[in-house]
Amino acid sequence: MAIPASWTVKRLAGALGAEISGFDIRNATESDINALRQLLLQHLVIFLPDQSPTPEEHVEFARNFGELEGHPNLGGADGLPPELFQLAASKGGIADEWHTDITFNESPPLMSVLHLVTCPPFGGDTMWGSLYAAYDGLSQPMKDLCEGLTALHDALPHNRPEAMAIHPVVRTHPETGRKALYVNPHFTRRIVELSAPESEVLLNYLTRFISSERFTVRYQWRPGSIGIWDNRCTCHYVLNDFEGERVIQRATVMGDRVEAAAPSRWEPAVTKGRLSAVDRHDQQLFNFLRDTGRLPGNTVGYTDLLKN
Ligand SMILES: O=C(O)CCC(=O)C(=O)O
Ligand SMILES: [Fe+2]
Repeated sequence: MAIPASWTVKRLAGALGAEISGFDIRNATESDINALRQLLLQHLVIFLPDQSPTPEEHVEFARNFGELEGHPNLGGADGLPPELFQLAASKGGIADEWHTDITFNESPPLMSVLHLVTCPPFGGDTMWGSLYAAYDGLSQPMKDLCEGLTALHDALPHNRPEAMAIHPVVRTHPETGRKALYVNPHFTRRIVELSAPESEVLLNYLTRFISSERFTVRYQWRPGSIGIWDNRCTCHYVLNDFEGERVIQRATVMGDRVEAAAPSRWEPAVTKGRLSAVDRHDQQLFNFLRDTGRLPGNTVGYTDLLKN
């Protein structure tokens, strides 16, 4: 599939990111969309400056990539189509912690199409990190360990700690076949197969490691720019360093299925036998495993402990 000759593709960093000019999203043909898909698989996040679509044009363009979904926890805004989700800094909408979108769902979004509607005069850049580069950057023993693990994610940052999912720590991208380190500090709460203190140490390390500078790109927005990212192999972070208003609108494409790079090699680390005081750290994991029918045999329950 050829990239149209009238487009200019400029790489922005070593790990990921490219800016594409010479294209208007209002006139996207099927072959343009295929070219964008190919560029997205190659660069993981792509930027289309100077677009300024109306909300309806934004939705129509994003629909070319698949079925859209509203945000499960956060509302849209008055007068916007339900497919668009809006974050306004004046209403506390600043995503300034590294994350991959909606990983507390069993099927997190496949990709997103963001429109930078109101741009502050300075600051408010967004950074993306390549989760492929993060996986590739681990030592072989750490890769081996991580491939045998799964992690519990929850929507605590959205005040919905009961929304949870377990995903592999290393996933395989369904289209490229590449491995990605699939944890983030915003939503990933616990490594299922490790004890609570072991999980804390490893997750602290991995969730910082994914945002190592060499795995990232930083984009300086102009009003009207569009950013499109592959949510299966990237994380992102907004710099909260601006003054005044900053508004983004985002269309989110559904349809991801999280494929493990390898099967989980160990049982969940929930208590067998006698309970002790430190087991309280396992309650969230225990409850989720119990409610989804995934507790290993002979696991001791917490309800009895809480009654005593
Ligand atoms: O405001 C941004 O640049 C990105 C916000 C964000 O995290 C998102 O839309 O998923
Ligand atoms: Fe996000």
